[in-house]
Amino acid sequence: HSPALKIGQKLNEGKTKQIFELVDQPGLVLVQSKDQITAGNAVRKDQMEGKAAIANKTTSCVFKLLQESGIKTAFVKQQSDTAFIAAHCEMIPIEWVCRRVATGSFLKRNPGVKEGYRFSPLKMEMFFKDDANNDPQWSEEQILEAKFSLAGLTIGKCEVDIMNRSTVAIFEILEKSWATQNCTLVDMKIEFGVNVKTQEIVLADVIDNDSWRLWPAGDRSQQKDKQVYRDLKEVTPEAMQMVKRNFEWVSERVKLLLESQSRGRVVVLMGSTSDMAHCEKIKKACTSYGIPCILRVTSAHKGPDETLRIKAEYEGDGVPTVFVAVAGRSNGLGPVMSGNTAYPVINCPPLTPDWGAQDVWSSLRMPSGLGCSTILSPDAAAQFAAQIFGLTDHLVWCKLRASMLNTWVSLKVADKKLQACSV
Ligand SMILES: Nc1ncnc2c1ncn2[C@@H]1O[C@H](COP(=O)(O)OP(=O)(O)OP(=O)(O)O)[C@@H](O)[C@H]1O
Ligand SMILES: *[C@@H]1O[C@H](CO)[C@@H](O)[C@H](O)[C@H]1NC(C)=O
Ligand SMILES: *[C@@H]1O[C@H](CO)[C@@H](O)[C@H](O)[C@H]1NC(C)=O
Ligand SMILES: CC(=O)N[C@H]1CO[C@H](CO)[C@@H](O)[C@@H]1O
Ligand SMILES: [Mg+2]
Repeated sequence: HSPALKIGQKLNEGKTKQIFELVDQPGLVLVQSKDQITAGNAVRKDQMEGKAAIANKTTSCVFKLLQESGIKTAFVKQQSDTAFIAAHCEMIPIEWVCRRVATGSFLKRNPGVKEGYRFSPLKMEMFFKDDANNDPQWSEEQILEAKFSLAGLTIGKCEVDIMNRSTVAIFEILEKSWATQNCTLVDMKIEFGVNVKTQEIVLADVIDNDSWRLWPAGDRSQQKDKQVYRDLKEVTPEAMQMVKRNFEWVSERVKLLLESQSRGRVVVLMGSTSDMAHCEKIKKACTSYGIPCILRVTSAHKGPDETLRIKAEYEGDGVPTVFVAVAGRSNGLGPVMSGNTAYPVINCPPLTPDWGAQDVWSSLRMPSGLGCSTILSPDAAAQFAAQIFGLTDHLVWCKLRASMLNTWVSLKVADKKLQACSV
């Protein structure tokens, strides 16, 4: 640990982790991994040297990916090879399991379903964390009737719905990211906690090898997850080395999930600098998606030669580009661009109250052969550009996906508050 960190008392200890209070940082805890691997509820308890460090790397990369996407998690920062700082949570004792492909225990509980059956939408299952009873599967009603109260928050329908939706979003983000490495995310299990400071439900605990099944190229025989360990007939040093190599394979790959697979940019063309404020909004929104945005001034009416020259500049360097045309009154700019480039063009005219209803037609009614779109809000124009890049750039797609989740949760929480007030 870094010397500055004052470790307080141990709050909790499990099979794989210890949780310590941080004296100078109320509301935060230190999560320390232990150097052992467990399966079948600690029936096997072989120390695996270096496992903690590998798990650290995996957890911190996965949480970084989720956090940069906009998912609320307990993770704060990496502290050392084997420890990270997290928000102090009271953990909700439910394991949320999300499946894309049927395998493992699902097949046993659902005889007749063949391995490889694909769930669309994703299959959700909940298990009550109760070692003594082997973590029984629970229904939604059982969770509601348990009336868990954690950090002052009672787990009711609203909270269950939030965890359900969040699990799907988190799965889809990890699935999309692993797909860039030709890896199928088969299933995943996660846990949520209630942040003791904010009373928010956040993804907590860890996501590591023990949390998912990964099949490279969708091929079970190449599985790189903890199943390899569970399947070992005999725990020999060679076998443990293989498990460790597999774990290392994942922890090396997991870093690549944070890297963008494609580059792209938005070029905003404005007819005049009087539209600057409108264009700055587009740029700001693009930046929030991690998409570079360049602003240029050009008028298709007054300087068509320059408009086409600027277009050629951005067509010439091979960087995938979405053009956004911002022109008031009669929008010649977007249609001229659209008729002369194969890149997508979005019209985002800064409409004014006086003539806006008439002006908008210059962005809507096109000659044949033009496929430009028109979006009036600058934020929404940037969002649409992000959706175009999201087709090939998983990091952009993940931000869009998390934003959808967060909007859904905000509405849910706002409604819950309103209902509480009116009672
Ligand atoms: N951010 C956090 N704040 C508080 N407690 C946490 C946090 N993250 C994890 N914990 C808890 O720390 C405890 C130790 O973790 P560990 O994973 O070792 O437990 P375990 O023996 O595997 O038991 P479990 O079956 O609950 O996972 C668990 O109860 C876990 O829920
Ligand atoms: C989770 O959401 C899905 C899809 O909306 C729904 O079918 C399922 O019943 C939900 N489960 C719980 C426990 O809320
Ligand atoms: C994934 O598979 C495709 C097609 O088989 C291949 O071209 C590509 O290089 C692979 N990518 C990675 C990261 O392995
Ligand atoms: C040993 C080890 O891999 N430690 C890593 C833990 O995770 C952080 C963040 O990714 C790395 O910086 C450490 O090197
Ligand atoms: Mg655990």
